[in-house]
Amino acid sequence: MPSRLLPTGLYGMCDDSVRPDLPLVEQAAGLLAGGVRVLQLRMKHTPTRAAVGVVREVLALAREVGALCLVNDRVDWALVGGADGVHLGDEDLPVADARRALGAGAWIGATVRSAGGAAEARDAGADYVGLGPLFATRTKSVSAPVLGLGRLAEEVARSPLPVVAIGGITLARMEEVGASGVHGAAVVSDVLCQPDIPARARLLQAAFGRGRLRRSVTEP
Ligand code: TZP
Ligand code: MG
Repeated sequence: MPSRLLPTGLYGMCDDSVRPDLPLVEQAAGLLAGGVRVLQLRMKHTPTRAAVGVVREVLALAREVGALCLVNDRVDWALVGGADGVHLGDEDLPVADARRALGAGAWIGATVRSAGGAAEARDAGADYVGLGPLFATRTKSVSAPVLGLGRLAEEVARSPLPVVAIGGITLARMEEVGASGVHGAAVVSDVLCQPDIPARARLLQAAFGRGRLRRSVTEP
């Protein structure tokens, strides 16, 4: 398991459902230009052969700036494309199997619903967890209830792994999210659906940083 920490702040996602009109490699280039240093490729509608090509291309871009490239759901695509790791949900390969397949150096994130889930993910070999939905979102239909900032802060305080919050996070809410103690914040539509993706990514990152700073001066 990597002992290093996942890049903090805005966790970028490239998504073929949210911006089917904008090639995933261009989405990635925009996010990286905006300072994003961890990217997840969420390819629900991309056939395997094309998806592996995207992984390779995005990885080359990420390498130029020292960013990480993770693949959503598909351990096989990550392995063949040489990605830095994967992000796994309940219906994907279990974390322990992914760890065996990808080895100790890979980054593995797991979607969980609580700090208890984060402890299980850690025991199985995950490096960080995705926790959500934080707010209501139209990007993905999720059966789990919305957490809200209060619950998020409680779960983060009890989580043994760094937490990346997800779901309905917008620029207007990013500072509060940064102040909750999360390690990162995954934003999909509020960055990908903007006319200037790099500019929006910078604003999101700055807002997260303000929240973190506020927390560091107000927390004992
Ligand atoms: N998992 C929980 S919510 C979500 C995922 C992948 C989508 C979040 O998208 P948005 O547009 O930032 O609300
Ligand atoms: Mg999944």
